[in-house]
Amino acid sequence: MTAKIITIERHFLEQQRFFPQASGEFTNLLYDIALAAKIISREVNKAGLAGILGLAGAENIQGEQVMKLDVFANETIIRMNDHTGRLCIMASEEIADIIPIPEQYPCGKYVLVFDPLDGSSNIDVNASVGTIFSIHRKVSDGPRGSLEDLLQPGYKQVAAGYIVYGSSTMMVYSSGQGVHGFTLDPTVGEFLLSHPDIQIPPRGKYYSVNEGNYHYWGEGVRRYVDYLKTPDPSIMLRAGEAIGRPYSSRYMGTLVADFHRNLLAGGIFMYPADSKDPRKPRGKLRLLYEAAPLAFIVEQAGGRASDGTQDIMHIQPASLHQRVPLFIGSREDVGKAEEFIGEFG
Ligand code: AHM
Ligand code: MG
Repeated sequence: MTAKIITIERHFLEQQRFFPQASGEFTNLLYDIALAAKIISREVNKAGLAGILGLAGAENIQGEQVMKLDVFANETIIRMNDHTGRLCIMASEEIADIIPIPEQYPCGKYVLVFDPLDGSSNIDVNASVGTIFSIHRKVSDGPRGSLEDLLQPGYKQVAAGYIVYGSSTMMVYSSGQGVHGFTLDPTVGEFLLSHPDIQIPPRGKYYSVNEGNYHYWGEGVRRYVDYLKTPDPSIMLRAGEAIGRPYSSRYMGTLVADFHRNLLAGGIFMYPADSKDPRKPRGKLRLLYEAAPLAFIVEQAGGRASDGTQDIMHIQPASLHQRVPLFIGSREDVGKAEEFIGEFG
């Protein structure tokens, strides 16, 4: 028997059948995001040729400055979504203020928040980068969207996902019915279902953190990382595989790529608060378009996301670009990190 080939479009349509009242608006919104991802992927794949062909971030042969890749990704997502009548408002890591839907276009019932090109410094060294998105429902009363629609806690998301532009391009998303991963077949330009129903192992073997910040962390985080590296002679066997300490360290410096590895293989990603930069007492990562969408995904896959003391999904945002410490991944690993932070601060 040959395996079924399921395109992302077919998958979205099949999911839509679970909701007989659905108008298709939501399905189309996801499809618009997938299309933007394909366009961004095409440019990311050409990035190394920038100096030669005059691509993003470089000067082209006419001597004109070509758009940088993160700006390109940002504009692509906005252009793909501002006129469709599906959204009432957007926000992006690249833009300080809210992104209203232009007056000439109809306003819809969804809200889109995104990080267009996460880990963009990795572009220069040909390493993986990503896009993260989060979708909410409009909750404000007015005819157009407002800040109130954007400042919603993570548990109110209706869908979230990310695209990782790695050795291949993958889109992983959840609309509350499990987590599904699609790999882009560049020869036909389609995302094909490659990872249905992703489940994160309850305990992992990897930890991902910028250990260069060790001396700026609180004592709880330092002790937790020391613990992960301390050999434990009582090796546990789970599904025939030995797991236990020491954990292996893996850190790309692209949240999406580090998260993706740990989602599939098990483990914990951390970006704790640190005292390195007094302007960033809450770590580096952003609640609305980095932590919350990945928290939605990880919970759907059976994992957890915490700021060290509470679930990311329950934090009420106070501002668009608010930062939050992040501990995310396998359930038991995140629980252990919280134990150390609870005890030692
Ligand atoms: P960016 O959105 O400006 O790219 O920053 C976010 C990135 C994450 O992808 C990554 O996990 C983190 O910054 C790495 O930071 P650091 O270099 O401090 O380890
Ligand atoms: Mg980012």
